[in-house]
Amino acid sequence: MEILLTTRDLGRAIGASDSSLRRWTDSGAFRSTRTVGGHRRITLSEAIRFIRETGASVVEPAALGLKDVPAADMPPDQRDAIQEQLHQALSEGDAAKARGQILALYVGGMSVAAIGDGPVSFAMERIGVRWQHDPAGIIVEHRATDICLQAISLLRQMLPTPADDAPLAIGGAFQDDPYIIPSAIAAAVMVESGWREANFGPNTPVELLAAAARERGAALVWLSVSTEVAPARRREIKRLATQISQLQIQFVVGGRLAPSLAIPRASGVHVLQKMVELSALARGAMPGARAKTGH
Ligand code: B12
Repeated sequence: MEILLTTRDLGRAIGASDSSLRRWTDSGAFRSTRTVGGHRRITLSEAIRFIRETGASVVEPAALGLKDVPAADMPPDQRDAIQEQLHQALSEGDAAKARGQILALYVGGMSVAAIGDGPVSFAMERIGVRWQHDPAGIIVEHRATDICLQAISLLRQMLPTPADDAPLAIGGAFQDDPYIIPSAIAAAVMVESGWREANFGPNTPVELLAAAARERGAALVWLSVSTEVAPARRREIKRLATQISQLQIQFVVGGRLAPSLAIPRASGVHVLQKMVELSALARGAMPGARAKTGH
């Protein structure tokens, strides 16, 4: 269920007058529905879209139900500061602050893909070196991972629900790979790009993915590879690439160690480095994917 707001909630959130709201409503600047009693309601995702597109400042985030978001709009030069603050909040295990910063980046206009490639990956990379000189760094790392997942899940709530007939992407990380954040972001990026998704998460048996894609009518399969790949697993992943390609489904491999697989080039097989690349592919691949699923 999407969160529904009144026009007054939106007005309070961005500090807009009743007359501005009436003007926007009359001109169709945002989509709204009506309750049985005739009252106007706006979905949270539609309100966020409107705020992002108009560059409005969120002066009262609580009116949108976003208690954690700092009340400020964000000029681009502030992003660096937020990136640094995010690293600090994750290091300190301050979940509310970190969630708020990630949400502020999104409400400020950054895409989920860019947030994943930028601030999240940057902060986690820095957190990742701590364990080398401080055993307690491992605890910090685990906590930061959980907080990132909380934030990604919040971002998901803010994305419009994909249409029932939108193409489907499925994926996860391969069997020996425990990394949970990359596929959580990949799934959110697919939704942001208008797709439906089924994320199987870390440690997914690769040999099950082709059948899962076929049975569910997926148009794209992603695989995240962030840990060393043993030779037997390498063979499994290459076999999967061939099977998926034969099914004429897009196969996307990404992650820090994806290039080490040396997957042979084939039609519909992509080795990507970044979430923004996945997003670009998902948007570009859309018409083909729709044609394939018959819509
Ligand atoms: C969190 C973490 C862990 C957690 C994972 C928890 C969990 N369930 O997810 C735990 C504690 C389990 C862990 C364990 C280990 N870890 Co660790 N870990 C990390 C850390 C800090 C963050 C990883 C992360 O989630 N990053 C956030 C994501 C968003 O960023 P990303 O992975 O870079 O992904 C980006 C791209 O690669 C790409 N991408 C990723 N997947 C996909 C998929 C697609 C389709 C696309 C298009 C793009 C894409 O997009 C993302 C955004 O740009 C990294 C540090 C780092 N530099 O990454 C170390 C790190 C990866 N770990 C490291 C090590 C050494 C280990 C251990 C060996 C430690 C140990 N001694 O036990 C084990 C090995 C585990 C294993 N089986 O492989 C090293 C690896 C060094 C190396 N030589 O490769 C790192 C780099 C830390 C360091 N600097 O030493 N780790």
